[in-house]
Amino acid sequence: MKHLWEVDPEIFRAIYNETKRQHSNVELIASENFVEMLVLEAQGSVLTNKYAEGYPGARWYGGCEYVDVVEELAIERAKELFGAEHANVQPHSGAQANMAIFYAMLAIGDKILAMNLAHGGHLTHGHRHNFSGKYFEVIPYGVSRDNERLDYNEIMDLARKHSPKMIIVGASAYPRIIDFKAIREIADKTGAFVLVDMAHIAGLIATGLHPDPVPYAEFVTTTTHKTLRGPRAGMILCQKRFAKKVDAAIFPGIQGGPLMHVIAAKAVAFKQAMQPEFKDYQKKVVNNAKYLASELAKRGYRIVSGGTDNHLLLVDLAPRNITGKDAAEALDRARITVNKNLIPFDLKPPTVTSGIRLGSPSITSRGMGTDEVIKICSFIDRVLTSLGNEKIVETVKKEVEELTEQFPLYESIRKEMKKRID
Ligand code: DSN
Repeated sequence: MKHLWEVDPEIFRAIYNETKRQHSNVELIASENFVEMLVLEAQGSVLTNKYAEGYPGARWYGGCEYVDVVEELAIERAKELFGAEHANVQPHSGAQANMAIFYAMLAIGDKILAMNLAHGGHLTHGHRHNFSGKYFEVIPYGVSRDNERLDYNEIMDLARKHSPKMIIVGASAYPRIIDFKAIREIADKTGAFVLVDMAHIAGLIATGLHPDPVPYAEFVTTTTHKTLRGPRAGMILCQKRFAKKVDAAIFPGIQGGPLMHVIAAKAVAFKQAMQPEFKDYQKKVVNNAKYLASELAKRGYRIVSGGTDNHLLLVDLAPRNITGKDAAEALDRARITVNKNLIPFDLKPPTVTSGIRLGSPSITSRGMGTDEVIKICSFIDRVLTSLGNEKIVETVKKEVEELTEQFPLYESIRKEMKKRID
């Protein structure tokens, strides 16, 4: 058997370099995480070879007896983990999980009430360049100017005024608890159904560290790779009465063959998420995010909404006259990875922004705690207070490397790959 390093050294080297980058950077992108080796093992398996259009026990192809076992385990574990009546584990991504609900439940032109992307919402919740904004009438809601938190009275008023068919709740840059019960009450009073996109906070929900949306929503979608720490993919949970519609929307509606290797990796991640250690991990995620927020606030940074209840925070750099773009680029050069992010009521365009978004899932997965968070905040502060000074960037970069060396990531993989490169 020929190996990748022999046959395709360019790809092998790029994978090696990415493995090294993940190890030697401080990863603060709130939507990323580092999966366990078990997840990589399942995802890198021969299950990738199998076509399995359909569902367990009802496939279009022969030879599905073992992939049926895999998918049934993934479904049962997802239902148990989130207390859901039905789970579809086939969505290739969060975007496709969301698209399936639109496809199953709405007609082109229907009205939806969804959180404004500029206030922390998501592309697939009605952005004008996304299918959700192109084919549906979107009524956006946002956070209040006073406290930068969701204003449930405003959502109620908008729902009363516009009578949307669907209310979407869930965010990619909202640091506070979401009151799903309040959304249910609004939906009940105005005749809408509720889609909760819990992608960012799924790990917190699975461990009881964020209120549970399942009792309050007809549909709950998620990605599986953020706080949930599984493979890059999606999933749908729903009430049993919608099971057939949802399954048909995924296949044959918007997808063909499921990615069975990824479904196996999801099943592995769900099992891990049921272990007591996973709850300890999520508690540390929340604690580290709170520390990131309070340490940066101590250094004079304005934290949107004054802090965080979950795994992420937004830093408003406008008072410092820095753009999110410049900040993210300078931090990247110092091996600290963040993303530029609009803050609520931002005066800058999305390509520039006034803010950065920071998240704690990845640093927590590699074992970093509050001592390391204090160091990271000092790194960030030094780079941002001397923007344009590349000497400071170089010094911080060395300190970042010293820090990350103490928390090795995928060490065995890196060692094995290094042997083939040298
Ligand atoms: N792009 C993801 C995030 O960073 O939040 C959402 O899909």
